Amino acid sequence: MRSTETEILPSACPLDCPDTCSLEVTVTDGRVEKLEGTRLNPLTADFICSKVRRFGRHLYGDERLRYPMVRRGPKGSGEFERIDWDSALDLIAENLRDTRDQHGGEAILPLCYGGSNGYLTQDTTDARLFRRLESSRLARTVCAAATSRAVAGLYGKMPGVAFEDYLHARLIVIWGANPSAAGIHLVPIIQQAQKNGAKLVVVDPRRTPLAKKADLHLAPHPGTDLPVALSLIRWLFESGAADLDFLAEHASGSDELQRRAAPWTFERAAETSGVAVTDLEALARLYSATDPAVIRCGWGPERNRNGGSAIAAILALPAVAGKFRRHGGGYTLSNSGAWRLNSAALAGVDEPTTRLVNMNHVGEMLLRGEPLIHHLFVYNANPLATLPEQEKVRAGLSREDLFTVVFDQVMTDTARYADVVLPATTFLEHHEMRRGYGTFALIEAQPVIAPVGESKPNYQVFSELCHRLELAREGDPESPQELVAGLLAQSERGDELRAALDDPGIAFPETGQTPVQFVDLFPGTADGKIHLVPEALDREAPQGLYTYQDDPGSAQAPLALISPSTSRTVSSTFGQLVRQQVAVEMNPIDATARGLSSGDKVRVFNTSGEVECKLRVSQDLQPGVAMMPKGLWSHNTLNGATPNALAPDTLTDLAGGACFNDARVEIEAL
Ligand SMILES: Nc1nc2c(c(=O)[nH]1)N[C@H]1C(S)=C(S)[C@@H](COP(=O)(O)OP(=O)(O)OC[C@H]3O[C@@H](n4cnc5c(=O)[nH]c(N)nc54)[C@H](O)[C@@H]3O)O[C@H]1N2
Ligand SMILES: Nc1nc2c(c(=O)[nH]1)N[C@H]1C(S)=C(S)[C@@H](COP(=O)(O)OP(=O)(O)OC[C@H]3O[C@@H](n4cnc5c(=O)[nH]c(N)nc54)[C@H](O)[C@@H]3O)O[C@H]1N2
Ligand code: SF4
Ligand SMILES: [Mo]
Repeated sequence: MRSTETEILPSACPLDCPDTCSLEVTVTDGRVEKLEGTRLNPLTADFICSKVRRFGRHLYGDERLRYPMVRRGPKGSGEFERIDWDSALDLIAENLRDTRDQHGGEAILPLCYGGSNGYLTQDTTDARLFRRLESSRLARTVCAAATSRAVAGLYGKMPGVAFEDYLHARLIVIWGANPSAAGIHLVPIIQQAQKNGAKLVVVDPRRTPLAKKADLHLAPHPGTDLPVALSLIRWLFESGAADLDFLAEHASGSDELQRRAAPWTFERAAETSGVAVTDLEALARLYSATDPAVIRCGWGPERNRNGGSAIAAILALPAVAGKFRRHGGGYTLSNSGAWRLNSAALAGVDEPTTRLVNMNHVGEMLLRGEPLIHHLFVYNANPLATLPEQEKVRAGLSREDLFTVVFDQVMTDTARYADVVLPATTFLEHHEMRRGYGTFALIEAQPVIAPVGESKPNYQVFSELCHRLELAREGDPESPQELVAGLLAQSERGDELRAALDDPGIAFPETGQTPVQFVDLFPGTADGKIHLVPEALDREAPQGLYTYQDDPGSAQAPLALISPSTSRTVSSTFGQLVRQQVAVEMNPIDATARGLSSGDKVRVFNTSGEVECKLRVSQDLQPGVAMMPKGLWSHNTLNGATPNALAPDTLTDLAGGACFNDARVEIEAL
């Protein structure tokens, strides 16, 4: 009998998650047997989520793409025939060339979001190809657009409090975040802090697992965080609790912020948000009186018309209350600003000034864009499952005169509409370098197994296309080693980072693992100050920064439908493995008013679309709020439409971000 060979190899998880776990992969005879966490990244603390523990099902499952294919049936049917890589790439290169020659480069749209991609598999050789083709550009706005703009405007992307430092906090405010699903390593830290005596406050329209353990839970109606935060700011100023010395030294615009917050009494904020006056006041007093106090701001508050202003107001709180300058004091949103490495700088050509397509408008642009898109190249994204106005996206993808390439690891809902499907490697089969956006860690990981089937890494496929189209140039970095070297060369600490990535295998920014805001970290704004009412943002917001826009609900569509993360998928990634039907959830009062009960088949609808599914009645939601998770696939509902069919393609007040949680719907028995 042949002897088996087992190896244990290091890796790191690049998925769209703040934690960037360090991993140990058990490989037997070239096959992945087991994935576990290690302590290399101290945040991982030996445990990882169940999604990645069971990554083998994604790697080797039936839906895994193993070779290139061309369409043989109608679009959407998922009928394909295997072809070889050379033929597939020839076909794609020919269509790219023809599209550019006949319709201009802007008729080509690369569609990627790349939240689950590290430095090597997005914005490297792909950026090179599409820039040199002078294709349309994509504004990646489905996530973090409004938050990024707000943090950049107020704090010049200053990173925040390390999760490890939450242990020092005496008050933890979880504002529109759900670490129990979306970044699990913060949860035991919060639990330990609570044991040490810290208070926990959750601001979320839903009773999340942490809300159930909190000392105080504020449940604002979706989209009303702005009035809530402004009422706290108002109280801090009015009651003399604002840290005027800190503001004078480190901030500009505090008088103007005070003026804009002035109309938001607790009474008025309560009326708008549905939060009780007593709860608003309790939070204001607790926040003002407790040190250190930290706000973990998530992405829930950004996904609506007021998103940018809401995030700005939430992040202004620690400045007004003077909460910085101590371990466990300040805010955390995304810590990605800690690393300033730029993959796209390796493209070898500046970004052209071609048309910029807002990702939220892809459906509309596929149907009516001028110039019309004739070549759509989808990679690192599953737009049919994740973009708003799903029915428009579906209609766009169904266009017979559109040539669509989908390059993915599995047969996604989007891939069923492709003309050519290309199989991609996963992070266990290619080289990757990833920085966390919660943890400050940077980790590089080599492949631990050979590619499954004929799958290939992005950096290789886009290089091959560059060569086929005669767009490659002498000296272009192409191999992962060249790309990593090019990236590290952008840092003054390049050699030091290289050495740390080799041994022990992880690197941290110069400010270390647990930097303190206003001790180690300072605003990256031009004058190094906090700008509480940044001019550029004030100009950009349709009615000026901090102006509340009313609820978009109507008599026909009165219920706010939110679509938060679940622990079973990362956005839509792993959705092929979740075969169950998924229910829409609503409060008993709303259900009773409609004569509905748990288990009923219902129609969730508005003018954009309709989802048919089961109902679950839940006390965890406030009256007026319904919930269905993000990242669903067509097999998760009765009619194949998901909450994205109900999400509008309207934009946040800042940065053209997604307003998924502005979906307003009615629900009735089917
Ligand atoms: N398991 C898992 N992990 C993930 C992801 C995943 O899909 N699954 N996604 C990853 C990605 S792409 C991201 S961006 C992050 C997101 O990380 P988080 O922001 O922590 O997670 P979300 O589920 O998007 O939303 C957080 C909470 O916001 C609440 N919420 C909705 N609307 C509002 C509102 O108007 N105001 C307030 N205050 N709260 C509101 C929701 O009920 C939810 O509990 O997580 C990442 N991690
Ligand atoms: N209703 C609703 N929808 C939402 C949201 C919401 O709140 N509500 N939130 C949004 C958020 S936060 C986000 S971040 C977006 C994310 O939306 P998407 O960017 O579409 O993210 P995923 O669904 O994770 O899809 C990523 C795809 O890339 C593939 N992939 C991963 N790595 C590679 C690689 O190396 N090469 C190639 N070629 N493919 C790869 C994966 O298999 C997967 O199919 O969704 C948004 N959609
Ligand atoms: S998804 Fe997050 S928690 Fe799960 S292994 Fe990856 S980094 Fe860790
Ligand atoms: Mo996201």
